[in-house]
Amino acid sequence: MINISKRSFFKGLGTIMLSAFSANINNNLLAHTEKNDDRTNSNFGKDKDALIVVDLQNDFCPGGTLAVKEGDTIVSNINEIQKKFNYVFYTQDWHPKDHISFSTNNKGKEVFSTIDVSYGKQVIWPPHCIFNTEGANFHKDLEVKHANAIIRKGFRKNIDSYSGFFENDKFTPTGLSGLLKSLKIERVFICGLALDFCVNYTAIDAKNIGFETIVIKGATLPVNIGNSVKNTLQGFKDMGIHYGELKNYI
Ligand code: VGL
Ligand code: ZN
Repeated sequence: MINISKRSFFKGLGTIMLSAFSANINNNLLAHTEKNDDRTNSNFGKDKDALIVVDLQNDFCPGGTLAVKEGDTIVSNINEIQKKFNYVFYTQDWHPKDHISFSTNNKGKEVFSTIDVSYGKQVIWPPHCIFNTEGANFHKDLEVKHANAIIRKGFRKNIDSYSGFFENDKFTPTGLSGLLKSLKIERVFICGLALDFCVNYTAIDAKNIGFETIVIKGATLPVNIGNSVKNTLQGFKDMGIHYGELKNYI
C-alpha cells in the first residue's frame, strides 16, 4: 500500500492534462502544430465547436476485456475528424483495480447484471481500463497529439463514471463542463466508444448543460446489451440530441 507511487496517486486524481495553456488562450491553446490555425477563414464556428473523443482505449477495442465489436474501425475516421476542430478533448476511463463496477469485486454477480448502489443501479462489468495498464491506453493508431486536454473518469473506487461531464452519481463533476464554458464553446460533437454507454451519457449531460449536442454517426459504435442501442437512439430523439454524419453539421 505504502508503495502507491506518487505518479499513480496523481494520475488517479484524474489529472486534467492541459497541453498548452498560457496567458493568451486564443493563440496558444492548440496542442499541436499540424492543424490549420487560420480561424478567420473557417467555414464553421471553429471557435465555438469542440470535439469530444470518448474512451477510445484498448480494452474497448477487439482483444480488450470489454471489447466493442469492430471498435477499432472508427479510429482512422476520428483521426480525420479531429483535424477539423480547434478544440479536441479526450475522455479516458481510468479505474482502480478494486472498482465497484468490476465482476471481480462482486463475487456471484454475472457480468452485465446490475447491483444497487448509493446512486442507483450499477452495471457489473468485466475489469477494464485499470489505470497504468495497457488496457487503459488509447488505441495505438489514435492521434492523441490533437488533444487539448484529457479528462480521466471513473477513478473513484465507489463511483462509476460513464459521462465525460459527471460521474454516475450525477453530481461529481469531471471539470470538462468548466473547461468548455471557459472557452465559450457552444456546440459539442461527440464520437468514440461506446455509443450506448459513455457516448450516450456524455451526450445527455452535454445537452442538459446547454450545449448543442451532436453525436457523430460513423465515428462511434455500441457495446450493445439488450435494448441499449434502441434506447440510446430513442433518447437522442426525445432530448433533441443530433445523431448524424459530421458533413451535415459543418
Ligand atoms: C464504458 C462501460 C464501462 C464506455 C466504460 O466507455 O462506454 N462502458 N465503462
Ligand atoms: Zn469503465
